[in-house]
Amino acid sequence: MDVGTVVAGVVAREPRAIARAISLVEDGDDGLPELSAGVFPHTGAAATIGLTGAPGVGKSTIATALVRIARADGRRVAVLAIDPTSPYTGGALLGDRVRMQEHATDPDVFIRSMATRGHLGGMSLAAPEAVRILDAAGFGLVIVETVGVGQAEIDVAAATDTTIVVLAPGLGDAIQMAKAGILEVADLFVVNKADRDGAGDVVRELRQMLHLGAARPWDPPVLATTAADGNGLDELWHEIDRHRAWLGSTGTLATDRETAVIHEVRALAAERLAGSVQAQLAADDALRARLRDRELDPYAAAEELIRRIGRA
Ligand SMILES: Nc1nc2c(ncn2[C@@H]2O[C@H](COP(=O)(O)OP(=O)(O)OP(=O)(O)O)[C@@H](O)[C@H]2O)c(=O)[nH]1
Ligand SMILES: [Mg+2]
Repeated sequence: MDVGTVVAGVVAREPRAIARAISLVEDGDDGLPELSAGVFPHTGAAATIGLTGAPGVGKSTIATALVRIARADGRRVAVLAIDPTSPYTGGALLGDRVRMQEHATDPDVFIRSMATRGHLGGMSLAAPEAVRILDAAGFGLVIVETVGVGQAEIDVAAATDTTIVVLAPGLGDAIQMAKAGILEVADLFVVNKADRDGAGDVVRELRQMLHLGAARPWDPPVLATTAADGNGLDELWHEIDRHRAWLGSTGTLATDRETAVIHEVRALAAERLAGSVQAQLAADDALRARLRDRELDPYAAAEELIRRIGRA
């Protein structure tokens, strides 16, 4: 399948083409610029949700429940499960696929795991492109699940409009999250496994921490859910809707998306430049010899490389 065919297939909502397009992103394929150019005009309509949190808190169970609610509402949904820290998709994500099997035969649901095999920019650059592919493929709702609460998850959070941070009693505490800077990027907090002891304490601890922080235009709600039996999921859906409405009515959706795409362009350009500098340095034995013999200083060498790249 050439890239032009993939683009046409994505826009025509063909599952095979969509899967192929995401693989191209995963692999950092040479056809990515063409793919991006083809799908970009078809993007912008999807509502995108990020689900992040420590392993085992119930993200996939929540995602599955949200898919169910969205389908009952007649919406097409895609779920992208990402492990930003691992180059390979692991057993946990395989488990997700099994758990999400109730949606496996629904043509209006697309479920896919994704790893960063070859994309040079890592998941922070692969994720937004994958989300745009799903957007272009007509999924009105795109849910991105990431495992963990580190910088990689914060970067991936920029690819979605509404970021939901999931906690559970005994799994990844709120203080650790505050340190990781996740409190700042969360639009909604979910304390899942509310059927377990200690859930109320986690809710209280979170609310306290949020009160300590600076006042923000959007006050992130803290919800308790028992995703395993569906408790609290309708409320979560309602809060997601409320956040989306707020994003739209305040103009925040547009400014957030602009900030994210500018950040992405800067990272893409920096990645390309770094590659060119690396290649120039590797190819220029004479320049390296002049550096070694102290005939050329590092500032002058850097200046020379940038001039050459500018001319290329
Ligand atoms: N007791 C209880 N168990 C739950 C609840 N929600 C999910 N679980 C269980 O917790 C386990 C982990 O759920 P997942 O949805 O796979 O969690 P996850 O956050 O996606 O996990 P990873 O993808 O591995 O990080 C499963 O065995 C679920 O059945 C809940 O509300 N209460
Ligand atoms: Mg999961």
